[in-house]
Amino acid sequence: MRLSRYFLPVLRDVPAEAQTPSHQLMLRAGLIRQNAAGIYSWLPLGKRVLSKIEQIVREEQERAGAIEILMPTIQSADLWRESGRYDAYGKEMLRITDRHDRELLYGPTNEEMVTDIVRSSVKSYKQLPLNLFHIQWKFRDEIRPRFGIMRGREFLMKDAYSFDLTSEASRLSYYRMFCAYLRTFKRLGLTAIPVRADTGPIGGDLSHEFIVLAETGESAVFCDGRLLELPPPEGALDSPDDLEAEVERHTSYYAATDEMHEPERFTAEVPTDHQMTARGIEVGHIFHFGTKYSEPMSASVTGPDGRETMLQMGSYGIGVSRLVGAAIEAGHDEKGIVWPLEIAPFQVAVVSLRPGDAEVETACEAAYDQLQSAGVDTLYDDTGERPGAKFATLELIGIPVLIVVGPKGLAKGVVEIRQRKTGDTEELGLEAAVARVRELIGA
Ligand code: 5CA
Repeated sequence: MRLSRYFLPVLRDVPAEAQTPSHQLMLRAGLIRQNAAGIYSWLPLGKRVLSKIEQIVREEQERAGAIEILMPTIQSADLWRESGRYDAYGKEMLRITDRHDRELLYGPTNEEMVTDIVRSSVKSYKQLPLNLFHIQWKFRDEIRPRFGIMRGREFLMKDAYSFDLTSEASRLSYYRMFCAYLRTFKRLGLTAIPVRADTGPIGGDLSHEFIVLAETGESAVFCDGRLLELPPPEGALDSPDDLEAEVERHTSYYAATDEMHEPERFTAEVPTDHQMTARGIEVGHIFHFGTKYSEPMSASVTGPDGRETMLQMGSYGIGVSRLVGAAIEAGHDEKGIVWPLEIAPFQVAVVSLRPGDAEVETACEAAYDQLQSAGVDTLYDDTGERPGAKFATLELIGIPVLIVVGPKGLAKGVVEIRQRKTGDTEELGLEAAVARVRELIGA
């Protein structure tokens, strides 16, 4: 992408309404624009990050055996009356009436709708297990939308729903998602810890939240610091024993948010030098609730014994749009955003220090072409801005690696490589620099 033809509306000043680093930086770096309280447009740079996160989430869901569908944002109130949640959900649900006076709602989650889909076409235990997911916008009329997209009213969620014949099989589906979540957050370049959680309006007997540690997080977290060092689960995760062992490994250390914290257990179980008290952002939440929805909605299959058996269910959410903010809370400095490589909007920027200079232009074009053909997301800063302003913008938007091309360097036969995270610089010939950049970003 040539920056001269791109749409990157960066702001020089910190917007007064934004209190947290991620909210400030998302506005300043031109990732989002607020349209109404808790409702945002995603500008080109923000959209790129959102799509990258979405794609990693999708790949890890599919790897764990979940199948993608897409359900609508608008749902019928009747379905929610069947489960009893239409009245129970309260003011957070945005209720809509159509021209025929039919009651609709903008979905805050999809347990009812997916249960309706499954009950109409799954009749036999032979069609199980089944796990369906979608990545779709949700609406919750939060009383206090805040911190930008972190607690929005409209937000993008990945939600998956598992269906099994028995409670034991359903628990394994839950474990498989638990492991998939650890892999997902790791691939996103984030450390997320699983903590036991309250089930709230979704319900059920077993639930974990996944928390990214950050000073500005909404929840207080108490945990054993060794949890942060554990590598994510590996392998196919097909056998029940492997799944149980992985979940056991990641839940054996103490970890709780303030809602579930037991101070006495914490001090008794965790050696003093491993006791960690921090703040965190909930980026995922998984639930195991058995027949809570299948029972009232009559979602059953014929079991191997010929008897009608209610489906055992779980649901599994990831805050896809919230993850953009969480990544920034976990990675920024005084100059701006420091993206994990995997989700950076562009991995590399080629920076021309003298646009219009034939030699500089030729070198920039060559580097840009080679990186693009190698499949590297590259931004080419071909604008006429001063070098200082260029670097300030590229640091603000957090491009991980720059190739800086100027007449002085070219006279010596070199260009400069700059790394955003470490500030490290190297000078190399153009060909060697492109090869080195590809090595740095693993392309
Ligand atoms: N049906 C279940 C799982 S599919 C569910 O809705 N779970 S949830 O309420 O915990 O939401 C899942 C994830 O969505 C949360 O972990 C959080 O990361 C994200 N999320 C929830 N509310 C908001 C919000 N107002 N703004 C941004 N993200 C949100």
